[in-house]
Amino acid sequence: MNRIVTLDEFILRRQKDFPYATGELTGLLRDIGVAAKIVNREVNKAGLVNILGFAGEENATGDKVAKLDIYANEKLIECLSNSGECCAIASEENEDYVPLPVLDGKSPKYVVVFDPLDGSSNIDVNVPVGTIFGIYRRKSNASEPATLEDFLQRGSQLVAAGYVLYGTSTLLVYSTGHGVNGFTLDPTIGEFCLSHPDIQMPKRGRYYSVNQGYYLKFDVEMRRYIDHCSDLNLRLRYIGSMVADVHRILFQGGIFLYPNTRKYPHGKLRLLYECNPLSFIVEQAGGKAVSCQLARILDIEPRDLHQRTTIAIGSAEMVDEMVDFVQRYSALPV
Ligand code: AHM
Ligand code: MG
Repeated sequence: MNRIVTLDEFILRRQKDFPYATGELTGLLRDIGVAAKIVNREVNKAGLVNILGFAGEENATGDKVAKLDIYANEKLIECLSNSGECCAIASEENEDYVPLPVLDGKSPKYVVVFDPLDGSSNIDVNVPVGTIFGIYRRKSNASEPATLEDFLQRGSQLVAAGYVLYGTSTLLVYSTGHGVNGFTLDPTIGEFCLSHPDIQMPKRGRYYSVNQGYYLKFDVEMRRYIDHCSDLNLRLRYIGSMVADVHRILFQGGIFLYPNTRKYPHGKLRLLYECNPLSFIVEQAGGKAVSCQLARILDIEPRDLHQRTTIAIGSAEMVDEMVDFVQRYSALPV
């Protein structure tokens, strides 16, 4: 019989693989695991306790905030304060970064970025949503307060990243830069259990994922590439929760696109806490992620906490093909 490996056990085991590891990152990943369980509980019973719907506020980037977003944001902040390993967080729901209390004279080395509940427009209709997170080693002195520069690091500097998908089952997928592993929440024992070890993304897949309703608003090279996907009889799947759409192609292969439109000339999705963590995971699993202007997502230098970027992310050969289309049809010098 296969022995169950829980997330906590797995994280601790991995820590022992690094002789100089001090357990700080381990503590942080465990904090995120705890927050994910609490958020999962609320997401699951949302319909029952009437906390659905909009709270009537707008978040830092001008979107309406559903109540569960606020709840998830609060729980993540609370849980990340537990181990005292995180000095500050930046979230989609906070305009500025938020310093966390210092525990027992600790000098925390890490900052965490997250989108507490991605795809929040789907909450009211029971469609999967997710939490996306990324962990950076701070640049500023560990004995001093965090600075903006601690957050404005390229995705290639991520120490760890991952997501939690609150779907038909709840899955936590993360990487510390040594492969990608997935854990399914067993609600009967309240533990995330290793269910998808060493995830490898297929080089090609049958799916493409894009909001085709904006087709006429995309640049010509992107329209040509989308036509090509359709000519290949690829299946269009678009959930409207990036985390769920990317999750599908991580396992089954494919490509997810969010190009620039007239409304979002720089793309809609956020670099720091949406595109970078998911690009880190996808690259670790053998895939690729570039902007529609062909910069590797993980190499983009952030200037702003809530910066947006265009993105094409997915199976390596499919992203390469998209790059060919851009080079062939765009007026950009490439
Ligand atoms: P959110 O973080 O406010 O939920 O917005 C991000 C979401 C992504 O999950 C999804 O891919 C995208 O917005 C959908 O946008 P659109 O409705 O323009 O297709
Ligand atoms: Mg989001």
